[in-house]
Amino acid sequence: MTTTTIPNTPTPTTTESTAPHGDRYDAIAVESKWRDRWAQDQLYRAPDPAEWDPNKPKWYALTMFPYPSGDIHVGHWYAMVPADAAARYRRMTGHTVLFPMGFDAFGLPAERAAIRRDIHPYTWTMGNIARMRGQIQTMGTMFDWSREVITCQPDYYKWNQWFFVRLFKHGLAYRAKAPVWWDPEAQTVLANEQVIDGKSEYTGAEVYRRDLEQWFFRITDYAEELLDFSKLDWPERTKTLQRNWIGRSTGAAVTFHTEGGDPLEVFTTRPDTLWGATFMVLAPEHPLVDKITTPEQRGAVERYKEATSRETEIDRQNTEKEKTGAWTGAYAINPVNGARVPIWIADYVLVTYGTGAIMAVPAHDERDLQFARKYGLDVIVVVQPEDGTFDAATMTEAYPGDGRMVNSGPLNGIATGESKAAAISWLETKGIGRARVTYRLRDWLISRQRYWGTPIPMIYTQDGQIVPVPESDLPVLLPPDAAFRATGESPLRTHPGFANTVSPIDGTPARRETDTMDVFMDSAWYMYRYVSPHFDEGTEAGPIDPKHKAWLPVDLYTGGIEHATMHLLYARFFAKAARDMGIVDFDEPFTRLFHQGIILGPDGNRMSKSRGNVINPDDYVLKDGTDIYRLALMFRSPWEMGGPWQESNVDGARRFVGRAWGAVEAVPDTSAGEAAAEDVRALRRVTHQTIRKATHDMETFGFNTMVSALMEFVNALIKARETDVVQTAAYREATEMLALMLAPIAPHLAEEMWARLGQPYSVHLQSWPQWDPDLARDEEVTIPVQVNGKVRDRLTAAPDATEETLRAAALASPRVQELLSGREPKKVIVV
Ligand code: ANZ
Repeated sequence: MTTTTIPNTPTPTTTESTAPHGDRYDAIAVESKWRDRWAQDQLYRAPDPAEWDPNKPKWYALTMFPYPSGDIHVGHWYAMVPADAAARYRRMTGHTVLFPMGFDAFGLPAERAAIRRDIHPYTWTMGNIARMRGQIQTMGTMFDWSREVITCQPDYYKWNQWFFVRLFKHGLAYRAKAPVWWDPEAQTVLANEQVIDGKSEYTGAEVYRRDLEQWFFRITDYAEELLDFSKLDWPERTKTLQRNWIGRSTGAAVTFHTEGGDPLEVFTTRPDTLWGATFMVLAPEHPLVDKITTPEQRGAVERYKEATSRETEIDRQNTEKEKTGAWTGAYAINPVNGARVPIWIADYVLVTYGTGAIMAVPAHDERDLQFARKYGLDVIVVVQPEDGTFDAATMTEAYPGDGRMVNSGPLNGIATGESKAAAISWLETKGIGRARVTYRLRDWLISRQRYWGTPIPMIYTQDGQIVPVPESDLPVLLPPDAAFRATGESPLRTHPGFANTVSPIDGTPARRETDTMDVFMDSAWYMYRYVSPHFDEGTEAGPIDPKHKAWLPVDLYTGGIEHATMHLLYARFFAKAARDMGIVDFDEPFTRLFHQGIILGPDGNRMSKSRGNVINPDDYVLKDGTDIYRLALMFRSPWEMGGPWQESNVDGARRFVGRAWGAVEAVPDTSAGEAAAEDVRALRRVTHQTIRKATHDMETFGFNTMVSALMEFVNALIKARETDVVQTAAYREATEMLALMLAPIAPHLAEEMWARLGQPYSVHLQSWPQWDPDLARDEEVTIPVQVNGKVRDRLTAAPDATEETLRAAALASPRVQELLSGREPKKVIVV
C-alpha cells in the first residue's frame, strides 16, 4: 500500500486516535476533531495544474450547486454525500480531483423576501448562504471551499456581463419582442410564478400577455449540434428529453397567397396532404391577421385575440381542450389546385413555431378535424388505407396512417412511404415550396424584469443606438438602495441613479437597460469559474485563468433530472458558443452525467412542510453524527432510485458503525500470532472478495450494495475475533482494508480507525486497496441440482469445476439416485 502525498499538504504524521481503547465510538467528538484537522491542513485543496503529478489523471467532479433557500435538506444530502463518496474514491484511485461547491444565489425568492419582510435580497441571500455553508460542512465532504463561487457577488456576475457583451459582439445576443405577463393594475410585468390562476399575486387583477422588447441568445443556431450526443456518457432518458425539447421536424414550407395577394407561408410535416387542405389557421398573434381581417369579422377576431392573450402556451397545446377559433373573413388560394380556402385564427396554432400559420387538413390531422366539425368546414380525404375507405362526411377521427394518395392530382396512387418526398420535389419544381427542417427549440429569452439578477450591460443612446457597456466599465453593479414595491415591479426601472447614464460613444445622456438576466445564465458557465474563482486580469483575459484550464471540462456531473432540459441544455449551448468565441477548447461541458433519485417522506410522498413529513438531517447529525446519516442514505437504495425515508436505515447504520468500530478497537498490537491455516485463508478470502465487490460498486455508484458488502465483512471480522486469527497479520490486513474502504463513504470513522490502527495520517491520502485474485477466489461454490425443475439437492464444488465433474457429481447424489430410481435421465443441463 502506498501513501499518496498531495502537493502542499503537510507531511504525514501519525495521529493518536482520541477514543480510548475499549470505549464506545463517540462519533460527535471524533467527527468534529477530524473536520477541524482536515480544514486546518487544507487536506482537500485541489492542486493547481502546475502542481499536478503527471502520473495522475485529473478528475473534475461536480455536483449541482444549491439555491440558498435557507436550509440544507435531505435532498441536498442525497445529492452531495454520494457525490462526495464518488469523488473521494477517484482521489484514492490515483486521480487529481477537483470537487468544488458554491451557491446559485440570484432569483425571485430573495426578491419576494425583500418585498414581504423588508429585508434586502443581498442580506437575505448571504444570511442563508452562511447558514447553509455551515450545514454542508457538517456533511464531511471533500469540497474545496477555497474555490467557492457565489453568483450574486459582483466578482462573479461581472463575468455574466462580460459573456453577454461577447455574445452580443458575436451576433449571438439580440433584441426582439416577446410576450410577458402584464398586471394592468400595478402596471408591471410579472414572473410566471407570480401569476396564480390567471391573476396577479399582488393585486389580484386579471393578467394578460403583452409584447415587450427583450434580449435573446441564439441557442437555435446550435439546434443541430445540440442533437449530437456522441461525445457524451449521459443517461438515455436525459438525451431523449433534450431531443424532444429541441424537437426536430422535417417537412416543407409551402407558400399560399391570400386573395389580397399577401404571401402566407406554412410549415407542414405532411406536404403530401396539400390537396386535402380545406382551410388555413393563423396564430392569433400572426402579423397578417390585422391586415386581412374583414370589417364584419373584426369584432370577433379582436375578442378572440384578447381571450388568447390570457392563456399560457401549455394550455394552448393541450390536446384535450375543445378547439376554438374565429374566422378572419378572408380567403387564401391553395397553390396546388387553386382552391379557395377560408383563413381562421385559433389558439392551437402557436406564433413561435414553424411559420405561425398552418394549412389545415382535417381528414388527416385530429386537431384540424375537431375544428372543422365544430365550424362546419370541408373535409377532403387524400390518403386511403389499403384495406378500406374513409368517407369524409362520416369520419369521426382523422386518419394519420399509411395508404395511397387519392384526390391529389400528380400524387394519386403513390404510397405514403414515398409521397412526402414526391410532394416536395413537385413543389420545388413548381416553385411553391421547399424542404424545411423546423425545431421546437426557441431562442433563449434572457431578460427578466426583476431586480435580483445580473444587470444586462447595454445602453440605449438618445439617437436610438444600442451599445454594450465598455468591457473596462464592467461590472454594472446592482444599486444597493433599491426600493422594493409590493406590486413586484423591478426597482431598477425607476431608480434614477441606475437608469440614467451616458453614451459610451459621445458622452451624451443615455439610458441603461434595466432588465436583469435569467438566473440560468449564472449556472450556464459556473463550472468554468471554479477552476480560477478569483482570477481577474482584465477583460481580455476573461474569467478562466489559462493556467487552470486543464481542469476542464467536467468529468462527472451529478444532479437532479429536473434539470435535464433547461440548465443542462443551456450549459451545452454555452460551451459551444464559448468555443466559437475562442474562450474554451471543447464542445461539451459535462462528459459524464448521473442523476440521483429523490428521497421521499416516510409516507412515500414528496417531503413538504404542509404534509408534515419532512426529515431534517440536522437532527440526525446532532444525535448520531454525520457518518451514520451518510451511511443510512447510501445504504437505503440505489442512488438513482431514492425512495421513501426509512428510519430503520439509521438504526442499521448505527449498528454497523458500532460493530465496525468493535472490529478494529483493541486489535492486539502483535500481528505475528499463529492460527489455523484455513481460518487465515478464509479471512483473507473475504477481505479480498470485499475489496473486489467494493471496487466494482464504487465504479458504478452502487453504494447500497457496497455498504451491505462491508456489513458482511464486519460480521466476518467479529467472528474472526473469537479465534486465534485475531493475532495474525491477516486480521490486521482486514482491519486496514476496512478503514480504507470506509474512507469514501464514512470519512470520519475511517480516519479514526486508521489512527487507531497506528497508521500515518491521513486515511484520505491513501490509495484504494487492490484485491488479489488468487486470494479472492472462492474455495467452493454451492450448486443446486434440479430434477424436473425442482431443487432436489445442493452440491459443493470448486468454482472452476468442469461440466463433466459437475454432471457426474449430480448423478452420483443419493437424492438424485433415489428420484431416478434406476432410470436414465433424458437430459442433463449444466448451467
Ligand atoms: C398539415 C398537416 C397534415 C399536418 C397532417 C400534420 C398532419 P410537428 O410534428 O410537431 O413538427 N403546425 C405547424 N406549425 C404549427 C404551429 N405554429 N402551431 C401548431 N401547429 C403547427 O408538427 C408539424 C405539424 O403541426 C404541421 O404539419 C402542421 O400541421 C402543424 F395530416 O400540416 B401539419
